[in-house]
Amino acid sequence: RFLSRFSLAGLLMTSLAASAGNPLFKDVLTADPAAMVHDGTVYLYTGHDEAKDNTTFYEMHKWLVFSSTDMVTWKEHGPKLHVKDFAWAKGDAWAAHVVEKGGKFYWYVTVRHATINGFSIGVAVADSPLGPFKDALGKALITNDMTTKTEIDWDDLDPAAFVDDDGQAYLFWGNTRPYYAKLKDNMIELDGPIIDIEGLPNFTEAIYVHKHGDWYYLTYASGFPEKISYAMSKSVTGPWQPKGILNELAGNSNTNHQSVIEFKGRSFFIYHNGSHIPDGGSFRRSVNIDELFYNPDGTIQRVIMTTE
Ligand code: FUB
Repeated sequence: RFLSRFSLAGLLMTSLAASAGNPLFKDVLTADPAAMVHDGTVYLYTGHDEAKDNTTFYEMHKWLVFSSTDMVTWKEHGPKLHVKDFAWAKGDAWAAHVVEKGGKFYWYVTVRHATINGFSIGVAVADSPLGPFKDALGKALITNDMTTKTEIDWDDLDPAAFVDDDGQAYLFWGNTRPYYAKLKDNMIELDGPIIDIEGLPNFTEAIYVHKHGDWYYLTYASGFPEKISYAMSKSVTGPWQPKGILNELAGNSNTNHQSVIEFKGRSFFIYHNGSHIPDGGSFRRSVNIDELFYNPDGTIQRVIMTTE
């Protein structure tokens, strides 16, 4: 099926160009990629694993930024946001996502709240994709006590924002329970209720929404260890039709976390795995990029990891 739509030569050329050197960065550990295309440049925002080995747990204090104009050569901009930039947070710079609206850049982050049990979502804002970013609210945007339908204190993490064609923005997030809410035009306040998303089989975390043609796609980490699954809808608010697995287990990492972008006429799947040499794993992860291919009916072909 894969080869029938693309010549072997073309396939090899595109795969090699897209994946030169997976994992992307050899000198720094990166996780939870969130990519944004702005003014002909891809900005890649990632978490930063600092655990010494793969036996304990995540150690994450800051988020990093990289940029590229060709998806092959990447410029490292270093850390552009730290947990300590959110005075109300006490640790855990987990998954985050950046979007642009009205010439401003909004960086939604997962952090551990200092005084409210569990994870919270905060938002920082800047006038440029490289910052400087500042806490936009001085408090959390989402806290565990706003989503009391689950007893777990892990359900308010992994934010992903999506700005629809009509300018309406949405925030998606969740662990075990997926949620979304409309954002006000200022991007830093909710505009209406928090809604449970139904019909996503084996939902774990890492929710992400993008649009291609007239289809909306909701990708997410399913099961544990995690595989990336996806669902499609004609509306950003669903209902979502589950379409199965998009990306298999991420090598020797228990988690996977994805971002999907279109750049210069091609689509890319950006994700993490434990492929760092010599000591990658669940708590020492690395970002990879592979090309994404849509079928004529809008479904997506399973991503072939170049490290498989
Ligand atoms: O990086 C810490 C957590 O692991 C993220 O928030 C999840 O998406 C998973 O990748």
